[in-house]
Amino acid sequence: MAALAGGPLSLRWVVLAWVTLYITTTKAVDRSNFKTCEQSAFCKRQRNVKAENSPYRALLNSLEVTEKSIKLQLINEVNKVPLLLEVYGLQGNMTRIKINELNPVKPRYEVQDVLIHDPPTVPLAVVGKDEGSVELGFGLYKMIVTAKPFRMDITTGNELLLSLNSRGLMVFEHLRKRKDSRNHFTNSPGSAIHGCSNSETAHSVQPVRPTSVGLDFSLPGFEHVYGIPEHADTLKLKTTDGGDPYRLYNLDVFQYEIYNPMALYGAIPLMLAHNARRTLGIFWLNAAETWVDISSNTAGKTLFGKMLDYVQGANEIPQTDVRWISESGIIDVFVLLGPSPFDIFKQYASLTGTQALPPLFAISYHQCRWNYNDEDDVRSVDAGFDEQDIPYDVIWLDIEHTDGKRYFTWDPNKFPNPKDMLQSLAAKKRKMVSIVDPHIKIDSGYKIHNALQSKNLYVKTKDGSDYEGWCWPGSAGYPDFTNPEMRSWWAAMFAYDQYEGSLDNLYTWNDMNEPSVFNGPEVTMHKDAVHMDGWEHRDVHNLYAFYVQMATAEGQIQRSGGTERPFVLTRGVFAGSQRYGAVWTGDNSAEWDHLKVSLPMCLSLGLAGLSFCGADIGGFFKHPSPELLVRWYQAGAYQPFFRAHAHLDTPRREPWLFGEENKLLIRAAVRERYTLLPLWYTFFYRAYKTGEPVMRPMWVEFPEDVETFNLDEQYMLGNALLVRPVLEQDARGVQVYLPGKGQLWFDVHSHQKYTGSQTLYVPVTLSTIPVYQRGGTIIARKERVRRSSSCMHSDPYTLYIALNAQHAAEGELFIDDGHTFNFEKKNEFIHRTFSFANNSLTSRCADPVGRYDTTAWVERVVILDVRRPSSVVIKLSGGAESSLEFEHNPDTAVLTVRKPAVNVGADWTLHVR
Ligand code: NBV
Repeated sequence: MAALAGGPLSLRWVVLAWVTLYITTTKAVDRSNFKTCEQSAFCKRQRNVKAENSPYRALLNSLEVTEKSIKLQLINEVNKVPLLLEVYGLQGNMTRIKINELNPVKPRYEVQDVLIHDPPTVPLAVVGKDEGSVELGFGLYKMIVTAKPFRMDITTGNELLLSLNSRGLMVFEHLRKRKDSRNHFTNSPGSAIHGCSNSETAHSVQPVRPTSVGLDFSLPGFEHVYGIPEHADTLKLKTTDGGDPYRLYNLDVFQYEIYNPMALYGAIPLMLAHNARRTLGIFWLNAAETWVDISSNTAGKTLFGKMLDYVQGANEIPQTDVRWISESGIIDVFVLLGPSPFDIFKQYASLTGTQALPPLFAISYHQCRWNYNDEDDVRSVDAGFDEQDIPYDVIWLDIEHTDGKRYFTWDPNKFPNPKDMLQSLAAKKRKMVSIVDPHIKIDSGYKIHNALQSKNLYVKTKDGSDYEGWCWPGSAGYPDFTNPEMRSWWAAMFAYDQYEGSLDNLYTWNDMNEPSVFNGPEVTMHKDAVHMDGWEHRDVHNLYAFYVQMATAEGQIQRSGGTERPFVLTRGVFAGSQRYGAVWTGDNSAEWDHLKVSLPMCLSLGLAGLSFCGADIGGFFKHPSPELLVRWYQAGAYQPFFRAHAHLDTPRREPWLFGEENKLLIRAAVRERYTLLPLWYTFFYRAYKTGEPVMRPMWVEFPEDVETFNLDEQYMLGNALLVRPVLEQDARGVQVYLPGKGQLWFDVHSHQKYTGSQTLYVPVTLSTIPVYQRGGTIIARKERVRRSSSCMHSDPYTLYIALNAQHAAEGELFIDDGHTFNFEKKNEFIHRTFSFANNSLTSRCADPVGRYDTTAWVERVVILDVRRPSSVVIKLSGGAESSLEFEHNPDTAVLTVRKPAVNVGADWTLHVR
């Protein structure tokens, strides 16, 4: 327990003081808690390396062609340290470039468990060679390795797509034995970075340091880069010249500021570059503290300036340059060659997996606050929803529900009968989520702590004792989640007989898993703490939260004998976290700008594979005005994870506490979400299948339309709905860009038709949520809203058909039991395709492998933008035609066909004559 000083009394005092400070401070982020690049020694060192001739040279004679890769040695001509470059051609238009020391004095950390498998390779051949370069080819691509200085260029046809080390900023600080060492290793001063000091801040001096790595990439033809969540910033990443780079280092940032590149809770090192012709991806597989610099030759140029360049024929091609800098590990980078945005999603998913398909309840509405105080409180909030006729699926319990912040326990006074409480929720088909944080109270009377200690499963200090930090419970140990043995032990703790008082409708929330350590540097774990196999925390830091969620999700699966899908919300994430559940954007504030930034934050996470994202509705800190709360519910109803949450100190916020009118507006928004659950579920199924984001930037759907490249306030839900929530106070109207030349759009509420591309001014009232269905799509809704999603499981569907200019449309629907793995393991699902063409709507099977019995039927078909027919008939495959009742509104050209009364799994055709 070496990380703490002071006896138990002083310790308690400091914890109390810290917690009070943590809870009561009202000012924004204390920047002095967090490092700038200048204060982060390796970032500063690397940033001081200016674009110049790189000291690295490729030794072309060392070229070795193996079955899977091509290997080549690089040498730093200043310090003569040899490196090994390995280049892989990967299936699906990707390449992997790894650079490590040829003979490291001890191995350097390589990220584990993030890639879902060893990525399958394709033949990579040497297609040309001279004394200065070698040309490698795979598929339609070539890679030219230039020897001196070392650089790599990736081309296709005559087009240069991306260059590595073209600005000569590559840095690889090598390990080296210390002269005075007792088997210690270090890097010689200035060895890799010529002329720069190597000194580190005192608290982080380590025998094996410094070991940072860095590499630059040039992207000719690209002006827009996206991704590298999590930052509270715009969707399009900004240039970082003159400011700090974007930082990727999972941190618990108290009252974070928005629109800046500071690190937040999660770190996904995937960047996308997009222009009207193609999309590229750079996946930097490194879990250490990382900084990303972005510069561009068009930065600062106004649109007018760019037009002038164009008119004057200035032939400077726009270019974005990026530079990645990590504190340790190796250079392991995947270049995803697209060329379309959807290819990138597929490529990234083939490496790190896809979004886990959430249980249906998890994409419904969640009611949370810190804290619902006791069983009576839970009962009355639950009853409140019924009284007010507002649907909800899940009520949440924050840290106060535990017995003294001992996770997996219940406060015996406030929650004496958790099973009864869970059962009464279950009777209404509702669920509960309880918080389980990864800091474990050091208390000899606490079985979780005793087991971890005796099994030796805590993270260690560098001296070998259990690492101890301060968090909610006071002194806490931190389980070593990088250890698979630890993870299976943790998973076993979710068994019903271990987690006493739990039932199968209790799910989990992993907070504080960056990990948050109140007395640690930057409120996190000391970098010299030691994990399994001796890896330092600095090597694995950004993976900690990923592993916590992985182990928790596994626990939920195991407790059900492998049948039920888990639901785990996490605050910290890394690449691959999408496989384990949902993420939220942490402790935001009840401010309009925080509502606004929730869109680009979730869009960026979605681009990086994590679709299941949401922000605390209403804002965590501070108290929202009724207007802000209403607008937040309206926006949240159209974001993937839909949960209201609030700080302990804020007044209560249940939807009915803001007056009748506001309650009705909130109810309408929540109900709107429930009617659209079939669509959400289908889009989540696509995310699970292909990795494509559920909530997607406009440019993903309209990749050639430059007008969409910079839109933060509107987005697409799947391919079908354009959402532009009202994000401004006192709004009387909003601007919506409807893209696509000749593309039709239909207001989902009024059914009014618009034609793209145009910027529409939409007058709004407090009840307006501007949402447009794209012409050419078909969506399914359930219009009988009940108290929870499970109650609606077998309810009938209404199909909304928005025709395109060719009077055609397509859509799909995925249905299963909503909670088990049977869709995957036993093919128990229905996947339908609906298509409308030549005045006929056809429902056919999209995936013949699937089979699932349901009584749900199609109760209505609504066709937008059609003339009045003389008859509508339906024909089941192999059956007779029967005519259907219908209604046509001549003003809106909407045709409503009543009671087709066909099972949703059946094949049928409906003719509009
Ligand atoms: O567990 C308390 C809170 C939680 O409500 C919030 O959602 C988390 O992001 N938690 C952070 C700890 C402290 C917040 C000041």
